[in-house]
Amino acid sequence: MQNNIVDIEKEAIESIAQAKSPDQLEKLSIKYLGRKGVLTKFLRDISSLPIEERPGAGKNANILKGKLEAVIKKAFLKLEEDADKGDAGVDVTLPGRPLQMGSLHPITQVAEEICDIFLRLGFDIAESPEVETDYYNFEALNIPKYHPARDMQDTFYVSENIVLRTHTSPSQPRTMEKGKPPIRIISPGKVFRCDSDITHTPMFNQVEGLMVDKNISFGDLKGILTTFIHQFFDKETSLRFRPSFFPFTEPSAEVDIRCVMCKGKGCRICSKTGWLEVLGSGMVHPAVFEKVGYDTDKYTGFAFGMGIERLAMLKFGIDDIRKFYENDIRFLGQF
Ligand code: 2U9
Repeated sequence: MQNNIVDIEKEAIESIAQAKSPDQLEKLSIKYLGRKGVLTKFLRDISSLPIEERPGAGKNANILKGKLEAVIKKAFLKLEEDADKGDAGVDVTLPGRPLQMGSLHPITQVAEEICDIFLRLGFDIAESPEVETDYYNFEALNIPKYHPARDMQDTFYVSENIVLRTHTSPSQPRTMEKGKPPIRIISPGKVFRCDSDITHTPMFNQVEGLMVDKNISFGDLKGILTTFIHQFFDKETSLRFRPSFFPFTEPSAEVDIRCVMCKGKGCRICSKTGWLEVLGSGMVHPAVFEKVGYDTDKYTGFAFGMGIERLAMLKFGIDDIRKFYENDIRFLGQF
């Protein structure tokens, strides 16, 4: 048996040296070192040797085991190195792995489309902080303390005088304070209200707009918003201006469009009315102008506001606002 271990070593070292692939090396490792391999069998047979030869045979077998493990490991590394040096092992005819392409979030796409329409109409973009003072979010827009509109807005308070803005309008008194009319601005961005169901999320996006100059009339408001609706939906879309109330505009009007789903016949989406509310608007309240020091005898203006998610839902036929924020790539990848 002592000779036998020398034979095993010679045969194993020669075969390992000739192995051409990791697969062959794996097979040799199993053949010599595996549970049913040559060395395991050798160790099992030691019990049949005379008692005085057993320790020596066991020691030699364990030394060989360690040696073969090291030689096999080295042979694996050499094969890897050889493959790295040349092109061996790389099949250049295999198709490449496709790259998954990202796309703009549908809300970003709709926000950009809305802004582009107003930029073409001569408006500029005015932005302001998402964490806002009570003054610019409410007071400057004719919403004093204890005004019911503050409850209506379900405000997130950061501290007594700091809020998460409930609309993007604060950028507009901020802009007016910095300069004189003419002013034509739109303010896109995130707003926050403590509300959550299939048509409301605690964060959503708005675009609010303001145009101030001498002789701005309700006719200008109708003209700009009609042009916007015709460009955003299509030029056949009918719209109506319905009297409404906002603390910052007087008179105020909500804008409805003919239902994009049923074209006015009446369906679930328009609650059988044939109309969908898409915008709020009105002539800027004189109290708002007074706060920024504009002469109310000299200047008039109109303002409007819209929810981007709502417009995106109508445009794409989406029935649950929360889908925009679940980050399901199968949903987002469709737009
Ligand atoms: C100034 C004066 C007036 C902005 C306006 C609305 C009407 C309006 C809502 C539409 C859906 C917000 O996202 S929404 O919930 N907005 O109805 N916003 S007029 O009025 C202003 C803005 C700035 C200085």
